Amino acid sequence: MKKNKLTFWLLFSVCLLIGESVIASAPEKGILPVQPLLPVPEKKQVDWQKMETYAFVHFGLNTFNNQEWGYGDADPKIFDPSNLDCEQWVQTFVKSGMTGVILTAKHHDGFCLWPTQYTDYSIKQSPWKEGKGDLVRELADACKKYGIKFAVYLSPWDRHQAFYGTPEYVEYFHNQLAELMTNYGEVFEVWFDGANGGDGWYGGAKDTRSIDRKNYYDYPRVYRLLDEVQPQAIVFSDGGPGCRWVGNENGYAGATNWSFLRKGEVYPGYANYRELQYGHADGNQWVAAECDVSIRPGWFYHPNEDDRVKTVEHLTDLYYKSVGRNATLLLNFPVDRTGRIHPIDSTRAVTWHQQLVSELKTNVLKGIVPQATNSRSSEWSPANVSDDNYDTYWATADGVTSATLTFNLKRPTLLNRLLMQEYIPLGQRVKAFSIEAYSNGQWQTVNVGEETTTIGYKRILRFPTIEASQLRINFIDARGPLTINNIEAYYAAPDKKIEPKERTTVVARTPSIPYQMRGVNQAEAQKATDNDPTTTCLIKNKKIVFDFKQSETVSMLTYLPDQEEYPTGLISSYELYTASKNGKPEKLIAKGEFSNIKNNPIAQEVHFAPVTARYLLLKATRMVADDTRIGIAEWSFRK
Ligand code: FUL
Repeated sequence: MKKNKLTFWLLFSVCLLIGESVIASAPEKGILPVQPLLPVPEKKQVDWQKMETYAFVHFGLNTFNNQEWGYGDADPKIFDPSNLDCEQWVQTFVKSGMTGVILTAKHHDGFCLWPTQYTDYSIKQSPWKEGKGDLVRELADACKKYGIKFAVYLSPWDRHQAFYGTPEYVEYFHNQLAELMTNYGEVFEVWFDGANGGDGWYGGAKDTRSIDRKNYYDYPRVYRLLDEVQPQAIVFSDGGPGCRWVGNENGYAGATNWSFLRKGEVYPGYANYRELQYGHADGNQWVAAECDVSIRPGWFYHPNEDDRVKTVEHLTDLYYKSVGRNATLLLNFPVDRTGRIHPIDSTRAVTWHQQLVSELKTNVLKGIVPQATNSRSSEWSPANVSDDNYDTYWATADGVTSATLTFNLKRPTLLNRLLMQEYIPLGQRVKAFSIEAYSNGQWQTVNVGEETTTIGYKRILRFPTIEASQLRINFIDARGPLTINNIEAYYAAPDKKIEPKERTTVVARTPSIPYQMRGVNQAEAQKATDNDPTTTCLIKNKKIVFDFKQSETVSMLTYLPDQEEYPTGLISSYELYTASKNGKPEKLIAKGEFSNIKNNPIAQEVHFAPVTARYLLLKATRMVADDTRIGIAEWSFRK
């Protein structure tokens, strides 16, 4: 009798267990998967975003001319790298954790780094490899060899070609693009910058050409070509359509960052470009942000920037503010005159990567199944957020746009990073969330020091170290049911800070020749000489007379523009004269432009043949905006 009872209970329990596991593994009948919430990315946009960090290379005649924007008249003979080595570039990128590289095949000066059949203004005319080299090929091959992706930047603006501005140029531009897209294998992206039209050499015409930035280049034709020959490539421009500019050249996205734009609204030259950091919350087109920034102040190599390579700390901060804010990071390397990435830059980038790897090393949430206040069904269980599988996600029921996940860490655990991902193939949804930690016997809100609004492909938050035994994420609001595919947490030990091992060469600078600015009161003038980039001297005039109080020999002017996020009074073009006592111009000693100063207001240097004079006159002949004032963080004169 006893035996029978036992058998009954045993059988009964086995049935129950089988029943439970059947229920647990089979999707509940009638519960449909989460519907995509428009706009959603194309598969290639998801693949692109998973690349996270990739390199940019600016290299060309500007490298040898110490310029940011070549005028289009430089002699190709100056392109003479002594030790060019694309494999050294790519090895640096691989060691820096990067997944691809974009090369400036042609920058605004029109010089082509491949032997194009459409112009002679290319490496064919340079001494490098006696004109028989092909830099695009060498880099594409190196990428294949080391297993990273390849892409090109083809500047639409061309300051060399005489026919720039006419329909003939548009044909030329598309022919060159076709050449690049059909001869060098797969590209992951095609990069079109927003600087378009303006003054240039233009075959010797030396004039100013304005074009209709929206329509002139016939971009629909570009998309048709790519669909045919490079369907996996995505197009970068201010407004996409593949990915968008983030609205600054400093390498960060907004804490709130939607991967959407309102279709047709953003085009090159879009006046409200600052909003590109955040995207359009109500947008109807998927155009995620790409953060482009140079490891040095300039995009091209300048020897005087060898001591201004971004620090590991700065680069690490940028990673969190780009990849950690639902964007990608496109980090530029200005290849030097030997044709290699300078050792300071390569060491810095590799050390930066080691720093990130050490900060995000041990995921303390790995394998912990959190408790959820709502789950759509067992198929979309919260176990999916810690299972290391990109394509499984936790989802809430239709109509449920807020829910909480609680991780039980079992014992007090140190934490200062939280990483979350939404399953973006179904759209970007989360609008607001908060984080709480169970610490010292109570729940406390974790202060991450920035908006906790959007998540998107990836959001990484940094916060002061806490010791928590439980972690709770409150999803407060979303555009639709939640779809979260990954959550990780880390402790980045402060003592793990890795220092680069390179020796930094510090360029010794002679102090400025003392001067007074006529008509500018002393308190204001001092802001331009106090070596403090945060103070800006504002001058209500476009002409400034400098008085050295005695005759001085001068051969260089340095100008650091206003460094505010929204700078005032950026000078775009200038003329510098020796002047008479009453400030009238005498001899023109220098004239030119401060290239790319609008998007990248870095320190500018003007070198000229030494002149001996007591008075100099600087005329701002063109301003970036309609400012009535000039804003100067610092300026100086040197022998
Ligand atoms: C800008 C250009 O004007 C700069 O020279 C640089 O190439 C940067 C990445 O894009 O539009």
